[in-house]
Amino acid sequence: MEGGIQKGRGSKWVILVTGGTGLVGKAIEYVIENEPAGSRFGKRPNEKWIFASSSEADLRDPAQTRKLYEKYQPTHVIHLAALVGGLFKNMKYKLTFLRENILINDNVLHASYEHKTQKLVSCLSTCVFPDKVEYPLTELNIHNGPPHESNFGYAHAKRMVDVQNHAYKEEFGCNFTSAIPTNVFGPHDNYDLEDSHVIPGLIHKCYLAKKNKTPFVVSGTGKPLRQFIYSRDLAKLFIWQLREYDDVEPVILSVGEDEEVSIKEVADAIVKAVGFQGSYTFDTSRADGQYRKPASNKKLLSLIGDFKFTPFEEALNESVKWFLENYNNARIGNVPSA
Ligand code: NAP
Ligand code: GFB
Repeated sequence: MEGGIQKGRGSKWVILVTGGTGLVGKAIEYVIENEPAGSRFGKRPNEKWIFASSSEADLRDPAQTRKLYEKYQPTHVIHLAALVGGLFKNMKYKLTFLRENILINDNVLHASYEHKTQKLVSCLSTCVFPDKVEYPLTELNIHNGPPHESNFGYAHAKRMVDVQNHAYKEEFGCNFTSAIPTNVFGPHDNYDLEDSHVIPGLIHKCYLAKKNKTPFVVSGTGKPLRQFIYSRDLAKLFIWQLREYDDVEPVILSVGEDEEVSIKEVADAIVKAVGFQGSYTFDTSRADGQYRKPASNKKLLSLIGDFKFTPFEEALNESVKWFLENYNNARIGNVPSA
């Protein structure tokens, strides 16, 4: 395999994952524990992994952030912690998304600098890209125009991380970089009926419709297109980026640009996976958000070499199975009584 894979073998790595209790954090933990030890994505003998929650340190607070770094002395950080939500939550709380994510990111980046963290990979999102831009999106056009208005708070806070990464590198020589995933789904998702992303939101709605024999209603027209990535595939890509990629420029972590799926296709696949027998409707009074935002994974594939993404339907079936088996402990938010 490539030379990069040998990086990090030998010296002791203490890897802190902020947001370690969320969808992506849990997936990284799963991959680290379940891939063969010492393999490309499995745990290595010189590594200690720490998955931090917000109850251990509220990263909006500089003192708590510093304390977390003092406690663990991380040599490497994957920074996932963020105020996260789907289209409708983003539309409602633009200032809160902007402020909280700016605070969290500034504290984590600065603590990483102060503690001489050897490597920091922060998580952005494809919503950072300009709304009006040539497709497919590439790593080169993040800052070339305003993001879509539906989530400009979150998008600007996330964009800033790329700016900060460059500034920390230029002024202090820090090895900070970022990852840009598309829409993520998988076990341990947020299944809130209103504030979540489309896949977990619709899985939960479809499950309730089947259980209570009530209508299954999909928001919007069903026409928008999205690229989805399975959280456990994304987890492998984060592990790769932490161990093998050393450049400040971000990397889009995505399936191919030809793998866009319409929201209607998502709803159809969920109906099938949940085993819902009724018909469903679209509430076209609700927002569609951005029509599409196809991102290129050319840079990723040219660097990582061979990588197999889990087929969408297989990943969706695994996610639905996890949801059904874990309903009582999953993040389901407030569910109105039937
Ligand atoms: P998630 O399931 O909602 O998890 C969020 C994580 O952040 C949780 O571990 C949470 O901790 C932590 N967190 C939130 N506020 C915090 C605070 N003030 N202090 C410390 N920790 C805090 O989100 P996710 O989907 O895994 O997202 C992970 C990363 O991927 C985020 O940076 C997000 O922007 C990015 N992303 C997500 C998607 C997606 O579709 N889900 C797409 C693109 C990018 P507790 O649970 O302990 O409170
Ligand atoms: O996952 P989602 O909320 O995120 O998907 P975005 C929104 C699309 O799914 C819209 C439709 O076209 C919605 O009309 N949709 C249908 C639903 N039913 C539902 C439902 O029950 N819940 C939700 N949430 N949508 C987010 C950004 O955009 O993507 C964030 O707002 C972030 O900033 C994230 O970047 C990855 O892809 O539209």
